[in-house]
Amino acid sequence: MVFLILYIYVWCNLGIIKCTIKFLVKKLIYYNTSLIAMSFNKICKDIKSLRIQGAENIAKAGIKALRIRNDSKAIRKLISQRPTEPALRNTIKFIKDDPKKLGKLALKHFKESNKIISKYGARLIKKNSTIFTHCHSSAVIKILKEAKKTKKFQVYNTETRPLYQGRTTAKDLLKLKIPVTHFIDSAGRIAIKDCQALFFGVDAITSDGKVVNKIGTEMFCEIAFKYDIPVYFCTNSWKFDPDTVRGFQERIEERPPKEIWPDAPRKLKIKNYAFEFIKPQLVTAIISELGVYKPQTFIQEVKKTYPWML
Ligand code: RUB
Repeated sequence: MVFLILYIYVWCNLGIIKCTIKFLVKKLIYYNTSLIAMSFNKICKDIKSLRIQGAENIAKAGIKALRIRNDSKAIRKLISQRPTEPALRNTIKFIKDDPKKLGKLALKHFKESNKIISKYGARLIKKNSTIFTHCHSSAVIKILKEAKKTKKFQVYNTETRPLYQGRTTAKDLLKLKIPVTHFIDSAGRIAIKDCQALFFGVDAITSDGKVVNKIGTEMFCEIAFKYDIPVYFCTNSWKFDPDTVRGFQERIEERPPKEIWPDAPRKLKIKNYAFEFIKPQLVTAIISELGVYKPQTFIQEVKKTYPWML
């Protein structure tokens, strides 16, 4: 009898221990999965809200995200955060079979490209000149940083409504001790008339040689064209959109009206385009790791150098 009681007692306790272990393991798995989902979702959220901003930074964040989750649902979610970003899509295409190993290669590509682009771009900045830029482009900042090593020049930049990425550019330039003067977007013409060159970043380049960049860029290019001032677009070549070769149109992202006017009258329609197309005729050259080329030559070079992209 005593043995029987003892046996039942031990058996019950073993059950409790087993259940506790099972419960803890389940909790740990759940905790880990939600941690993974949380950090993936956080990257998506940061891209959407522009805490992570600029095409190249978005592509780099994409590498981090894919290292956390690499299934087709995750990829669709990631891409949908900023629809006008072929650099992100090309990076995903390049790394998706092995995000850890190929991600390293992609980062190396960005790093090496930036070194070359900075050198090419810096050569095009004349001593004592004034350079105009709009929005915030890491490629443009790197070029200006490189040029600062050997010559004096100043920068005019716009605030870039509604999200004021121009302030980030102004702050970056002040940190680099490059003199910068800040203008409201609608003062662009006054600013450009006094400049010797315009340098912009790039979000996408289509197969017919159009460049896509921050809304307002084409207007600034038209002003520069009128005054015969060169316009350079600075980018690594993974911003080429291969889908446009197959007849797809690059989609222009539309952002929430609230960014423009949070408490706007109820019936007011607001259009908040993030980007726009720039005609190839307005582009003096695209500065990339492949060289300094007119859009059509740039496209031929991309197709030759990166067949995997097509
Ligand atoms: C940023 C923007 C930048 C390009 C290039 O727009 O238009 O010029 O993305 O950036 P947003 P980079 O603020 O809406 O992302 O040279 O860093 O790739």
